[in-house]
Amino acid sequence: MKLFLLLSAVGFCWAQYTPHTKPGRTSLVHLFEWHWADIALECEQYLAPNGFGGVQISPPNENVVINNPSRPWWERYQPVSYKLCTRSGNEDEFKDMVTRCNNVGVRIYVDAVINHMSGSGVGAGTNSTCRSYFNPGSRDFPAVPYSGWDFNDGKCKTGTGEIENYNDPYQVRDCRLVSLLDLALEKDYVRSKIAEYLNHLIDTGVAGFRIDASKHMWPGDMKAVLDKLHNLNTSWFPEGSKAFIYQEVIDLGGEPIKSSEYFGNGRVTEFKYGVKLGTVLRKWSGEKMAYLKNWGEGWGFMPSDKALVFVDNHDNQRGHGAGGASILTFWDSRLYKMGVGFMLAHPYGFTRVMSSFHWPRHFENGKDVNDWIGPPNDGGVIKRVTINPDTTCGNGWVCEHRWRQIRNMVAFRNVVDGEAFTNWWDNGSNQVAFGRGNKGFIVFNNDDWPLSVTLQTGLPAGTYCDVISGDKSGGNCAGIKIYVSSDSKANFSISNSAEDPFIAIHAESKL
Ligand code: QV4
Ligand code: CA
Repeated sequence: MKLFLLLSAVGFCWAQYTPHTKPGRTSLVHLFEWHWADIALECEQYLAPNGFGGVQISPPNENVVINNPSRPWWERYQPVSYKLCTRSGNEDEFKDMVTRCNNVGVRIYVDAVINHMSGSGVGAGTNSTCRSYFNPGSRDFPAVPYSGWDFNDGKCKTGTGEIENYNDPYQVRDCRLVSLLDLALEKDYVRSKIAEYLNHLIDTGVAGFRIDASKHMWPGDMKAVLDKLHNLNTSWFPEGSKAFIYQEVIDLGGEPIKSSEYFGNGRVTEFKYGVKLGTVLRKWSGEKMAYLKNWGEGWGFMPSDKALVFVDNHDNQRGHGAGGASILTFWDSRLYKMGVGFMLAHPYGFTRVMSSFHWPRHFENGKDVNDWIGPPNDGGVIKRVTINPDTTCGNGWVCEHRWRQIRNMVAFRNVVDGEAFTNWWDNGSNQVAFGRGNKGFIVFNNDDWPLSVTLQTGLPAGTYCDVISGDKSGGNCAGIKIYVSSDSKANFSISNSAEDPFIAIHAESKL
């Protein structure tokens, strides 16, 4: 019995489903295309003090330099080698970032591109971020090294060598995704090379991986790679800790490949989450917030303890990947803040916040023709993230994670961690509210008329500061004050034309 308890404790604490964030820190932020030096500073100056658990970084390994179009963000999804050498920095800068972030308790999660190498049509040469030679035509990547034997050309059965039909799981795993040279993950040599790369990162101190294009790899092949991984670096993690794994699988239903095939390896991205939440907040397809009462598994999502959730990601905020027009992004900032607020208040899943760069979005025939544009740069060199006097970012960086409403909801989630979903209320339309035990309460008005209602909050009596309309600092509140009476009830008024039509209070916003 004792042994069983010990084993289950080990399984619970250290398995690949656990993000290894510092206790009390419950969210990741994706600092898309940031320089490592800026991430190190952000960990120290902003993420640690504001309770962020970790950072998902862009792929750190050497990639193709694409000049036509000019340095698109997606060149980083075309690996050339596993040298830590990209526009975001070199290996020294990478190590410095991991060390400094870990030292302030902020974890680093690497976007691991291991399904493929470069596009098949890219010309041979040294046009890569570390000047390594590669020849896609002859399948030669000497800096790894990989050669023709290490790709799936023989295994793929389509005429073009490309994935032609997503209803055929063999094509999806063994053929090329948009021409990207598909690695033969059934080979122990390839598995070993990938594991060597990931172990190098683990030894440096990273806490886990987003596994890119997981749908395009057989779960068993992935498991064989994961079984080769070292435990996390004991300078920062308990002995025996396994890397946190979240796999990018887009499963919106209707295809033979299911997210559940990947649960054995780790968590999986729940793409239904952002698609549905966007549809609800936009009030499309007859959806309304009142229906969010059973949000989560009740909506056909995967089990909460397997889900990695987000409102938007680097693909679907610009029309790549899945989700289409319903996805909420910083471009629709008012609805976006509500969406991220709802996600962070709700107990379902492990949450990831998106942090973007601006680009000149331009629609032609419903498609953003500038969806390829890379991060703010000077002649290709990524621009530093500057910080304005009001704590927002400059130089073209959006920094949604620094928006007061989002930053304060990251803190809300930390405060209510482990508390039950309680005291749901709705008006049958788009005015809803819920609590998290006796620790936090949130109210939304997405209707076209004002909200004014007295609700059971579950909170102890007192005056609370709404962290959406302002910050609590010291004993003062720059936002709306909410008075909770001794029976835990409080009156809420939210104009439908408020800048942010939602109110959130929690144990630490009590005055
Ligand atoms: C094009 C054509 C091909 C053609 C080829 C000929 O599309 O049909 O064969 O030219 O040369 C870029 C271009 C793409 C180009 C390809 C190869 O956009 O037009 O092919 O390069 O040169 C990102 C981008 C892709 C980009 C890729 C590699 O989104 O546009 O392709 O990087 O640079 C599916 C998957 C899912 C995937 C999602 C986008 O199931 O796994 O699509 N999401 C992840 C990442 C995503 C990344 C990849 C996977 C690939 O989140 O950012 O794709 O690593 O749903
Ligand atoms: Ca594959």
